[in-house]
Amino acid sequence: GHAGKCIWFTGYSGSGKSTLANALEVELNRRGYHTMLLDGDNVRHGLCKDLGMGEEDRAENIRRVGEVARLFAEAGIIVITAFISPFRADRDGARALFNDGCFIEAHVNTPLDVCEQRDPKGLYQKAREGKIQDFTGINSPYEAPAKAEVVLNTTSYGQQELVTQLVKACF
Ligand code: GGZ
Repeated sequence: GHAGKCIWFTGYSGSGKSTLANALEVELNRRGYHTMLLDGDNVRHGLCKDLGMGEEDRAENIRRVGEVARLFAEAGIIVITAFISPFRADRDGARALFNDGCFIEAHVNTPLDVCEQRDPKGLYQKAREGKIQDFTGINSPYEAPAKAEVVLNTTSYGQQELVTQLVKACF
């Protein structure tokens, strides 16, 4: 079968990571590929439920996700991950687990002010009110990738166009 790969989404909360990751998974499944989607919903409630949002816990969250992604990829599955993954060293640590060309970093580069205006879960407002500590972009840093394989501009392109860009970057 096909060699597994990891498509690693990174970007702010509310940037569109999960939406694009889901749309990419649907398209890859349509093309006959087996996929596994890892995101906060299925990881932070189970495998990583002991972890918070401080810098060390985020590093451990991303380390575990990277290791799980590697295991699935070794089984020939295309793994799609959708985590803020704000720290470059943590993303590079995940990248180092994969062969050259098998780790595709996909930066959803929606500007912070756009994410904050969308605020689909009201989290930015809570962070501004001081009700959430260490919120990425407000009082915790986001280190943008310098050399992502694909940069997704959600303010200029629609979902279908972005999925096309992703599929091109994957193969
Ligand atoms: C950022 C937070 C925080 C803080 C809770 N900072 O948009 P969401 O809601 O659904 O996704 C965000 C998710 C971030 O978890 P990750 O596992 O992706 O983070 S990391 O990669 O940095 O480990 C957000 C919600 O959890 N959330 N508190 N303080 N986002």
